Amino acid sequence: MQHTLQAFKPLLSKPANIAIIIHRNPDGDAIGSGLALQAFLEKTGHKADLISPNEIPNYLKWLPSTDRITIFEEQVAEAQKILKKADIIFTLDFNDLSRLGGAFTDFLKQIVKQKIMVMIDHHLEPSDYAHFQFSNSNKSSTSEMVYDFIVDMGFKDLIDKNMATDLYTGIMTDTGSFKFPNTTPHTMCVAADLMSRGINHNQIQIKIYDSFSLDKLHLLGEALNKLVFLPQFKTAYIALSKADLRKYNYQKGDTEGFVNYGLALEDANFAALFLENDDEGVRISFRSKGNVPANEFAKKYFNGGGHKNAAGGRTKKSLAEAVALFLEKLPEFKSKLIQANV
Ligand SMILES: [Mn+2]
Repeated sequence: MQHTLQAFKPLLSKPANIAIIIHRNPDGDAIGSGLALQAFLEKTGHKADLISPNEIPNYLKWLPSTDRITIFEEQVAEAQKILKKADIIFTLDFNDLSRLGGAFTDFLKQIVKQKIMVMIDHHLEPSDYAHFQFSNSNKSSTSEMVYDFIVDMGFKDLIDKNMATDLYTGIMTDTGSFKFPNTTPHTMCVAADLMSRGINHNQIQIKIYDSFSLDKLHLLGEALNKLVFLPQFKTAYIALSKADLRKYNYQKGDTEGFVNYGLALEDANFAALFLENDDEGVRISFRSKGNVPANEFAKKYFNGGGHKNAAGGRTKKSLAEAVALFLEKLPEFKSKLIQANV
């Protein structure tokens, strides 16, 4: 396994067939970094296709060229053809092939040995499937890493307004608009450079955060009413059932950001959002302040993981059982939960 750009560079010295893959339920960072990398590779003479396991959420469809993304679950034959033909496969914003989900994971595992795999990712504990692993959990986002990748390759001038919009969106969403602890001086320098390329940063903010449907706002109201605070554990949680979601005509992405409201409580150091989902059981998002390891909790009890302050998990249990397990396990983390050292 190689970790240096120097070792990787020669692979892009002649035109290659390249596939770029992002994780299931893609977010702003996955889609933004994917689109920007695709544009960069095309500008440098390669054939590059971007594949997402499932659909692009509505709040991100306005990003330039999302209509060119191949959706594995809807275009299986086309996606498999692209992957079979690819010499090089980039995987962006995830650390394990299981994050593709089901049939996509199985298919990729069959061909992974025949391909040159390149990981660019900022999650902890990367799996070792990649020949070239660019993994750095100190980075705010994969979009920041793709920016660095393009710059380090010597092509900073190729970053145009559309690519800057993609990368800025990824960085902005993964840092919660530059407020999460993963925001570094370098993150701000990258954002500043992207801004200088003519993007409309205020419009990006409005399109992502001030474009709620009335149903989504009403669902948020329901979620906030259901918020439970446990002062003894400095923990807040929200559980939304299938019926709750149906009542407000839930669309994918509608609960994006809801988990952060739990952390908005002055005394909360840990927040969870439980979502009952038809095909996937219960999905849980975790957020934390300071030193509270949200990823440890997600990994230990909910088959998940992520970053220290932002993690996710899932379970096949019922919603009530998932919440019960959460409540049962909080005492084990009590000392960490009440001393976040923010
Ligand atoms: Mn990310």
